[in-house]
Amino acid sequence: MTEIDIHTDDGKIEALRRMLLVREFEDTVQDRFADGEIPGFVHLSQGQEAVAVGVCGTLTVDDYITSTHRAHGHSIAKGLDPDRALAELYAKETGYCDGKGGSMHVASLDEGMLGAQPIVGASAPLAVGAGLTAQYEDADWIAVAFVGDGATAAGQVHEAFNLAATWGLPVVFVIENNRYSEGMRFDEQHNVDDLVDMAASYGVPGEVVDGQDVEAVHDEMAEAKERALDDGPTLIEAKTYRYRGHFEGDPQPYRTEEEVEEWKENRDPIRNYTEELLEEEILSEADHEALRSEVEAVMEEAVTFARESEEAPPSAAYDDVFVEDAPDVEAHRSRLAREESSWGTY
Ligand SMILES: Cc1ncc(C[n+]2csc(CCOP(=O)(O)OP(=O)(O)O)c2C)c(N)n1
Ligand SMILES: [Mg+2]
Repeated sequence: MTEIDIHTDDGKIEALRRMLLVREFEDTVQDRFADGEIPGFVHLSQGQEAVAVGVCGTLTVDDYITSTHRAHGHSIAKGLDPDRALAELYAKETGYCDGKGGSMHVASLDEGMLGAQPIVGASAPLAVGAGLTAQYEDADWIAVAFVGDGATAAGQVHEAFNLAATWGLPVVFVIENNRYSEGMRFDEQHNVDDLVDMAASYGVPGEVVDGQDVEAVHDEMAEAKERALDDGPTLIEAKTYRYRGHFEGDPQPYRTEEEVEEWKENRDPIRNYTEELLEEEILSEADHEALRSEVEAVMEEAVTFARESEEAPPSAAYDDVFVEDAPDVEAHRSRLAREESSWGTY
């Protein structure tokens, strides 16, 4: 997808459309998973749409993102085709990874999506690698890592922050603080109120932003992108909330229904933005209805596409594992053996 010019009327409507599409994608996955149509495990992101859309709305197709186990929203906001993204979740061969990845491994290099990462924290070093490539090639694109609040307690995330900061890489780390890490509340896992306080220890800027406000996220991210290209990384912490459990089927003994309802009623990023645009007469009720019908139609078509696609055949398990033109291993071994004899001792 293209960048959004969020300070124009068209840009605001586009931001709303993308958030509606992400919500519709997640609601569809929720329903289809409940009906047993989607194999494996799914982690949904309803409530967090303003983070995905606000961040990705500043990026072009040349910029890269890396994501987490909760990656559907990031993928759709980055411009992945809902048909192929859903087909991947259905384990169908028309999916982005030929149906062999599923929900936690969706990737599409053409759209600048380097991959969902089921290993908590792995999105951060992957973005550092991409950022190093950009710096090495003197390119004008950046890499963005989405990182969960829980993931910031993982060692590899700190190694990534440190390397990106020290090398001045064009990377932005977006910490999506949805208050929970599986069933653990934020204050049970961290001794600070704001995770971006840690930015000081890497000598980079750290910014807190309201993750329920798409324009605020967009503006903070736009600044961080400029900084990434000129200078180096920023840590952004978007305060947000997930409505569904950690995974579909999570009994959620760690929070109350009232807490979830409170967020849905008062802090919903889509509802609040819709009301704002209606009040400002940027959006009419008819426009709103048209947007809703549009995203519903997109997802109905995606379900049909996913259902009607073929399953990945078991034999495909061996595709994409070995390089076809693998260099001759024996030739390498004998070359190394020859060289070894001339190394001598140090
Ligand atoms: C290295 C590693 N440790 C533990 C897990 C199990 N695990 C999966 S998601 C998760 C919690 C992640 O929380 P957070 O980073 O806040 O992301 P959120 O689920 O809130 O989006 C854990 C511990 C894992 N997948 N990888
Ligand atoms: Mg979390």
